[in-house]
Amino acid sequence: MKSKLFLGAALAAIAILSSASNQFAMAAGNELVIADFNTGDKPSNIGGDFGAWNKDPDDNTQKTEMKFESDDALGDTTGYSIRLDYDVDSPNPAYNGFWMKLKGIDATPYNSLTFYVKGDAKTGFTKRLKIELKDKGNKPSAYLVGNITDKWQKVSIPFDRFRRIQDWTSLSELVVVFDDMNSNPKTGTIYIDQIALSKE
Ligand SMILES: [Ca+2]
Ligand SMILES: [Ca+2]
Repeated sequence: MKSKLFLGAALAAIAILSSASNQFAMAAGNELVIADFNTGDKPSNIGGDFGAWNKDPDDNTQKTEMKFESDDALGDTTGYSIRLDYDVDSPNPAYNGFWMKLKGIDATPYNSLTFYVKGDAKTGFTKRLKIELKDKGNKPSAYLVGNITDKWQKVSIPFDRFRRIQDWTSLSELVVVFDDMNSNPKTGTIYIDQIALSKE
């Protein structure tokens, strides 16, 4: 009898503890990390593929190449970011960049897209970067990020800046675009890390 009472008390204590940890989980739920790149490999934290894209793979005067870089935006010594070496210096119309599948993720608990970005002082870098989001209709909705420096900084883009997104319950893709209009200089290196949806 005594041991049953003890068991009951223990179960009650566990129930209280687990409800407390649920509340903690809800508090931590203000952010959904899509990609921290910290495994140094694919896929993303939500199991999605990502990589570099090129307008015309046969035009070797223009391209983006992606590598994992052991320079983590949050200072994790074992972490990684991604390094994008871009070249839109071409006699042809030039654009290329980076894509990441979002797997139909429901963004409605959040209100901002956040990530960290910096340029490489040695190779040069564009101060402006076009970010596109797509919902399941796959029409790109673009936002231009400015004031990129050679130091990590957090970028936070409120969802309402992505005017053409119609369905926030199902995002399909995030795209970074280098192009010969916005990218100056036309060759350089940009680092990106810790892509997330946040409630701010
Ligand atoms: Ca990272
Ligand atoms: Ca070139």
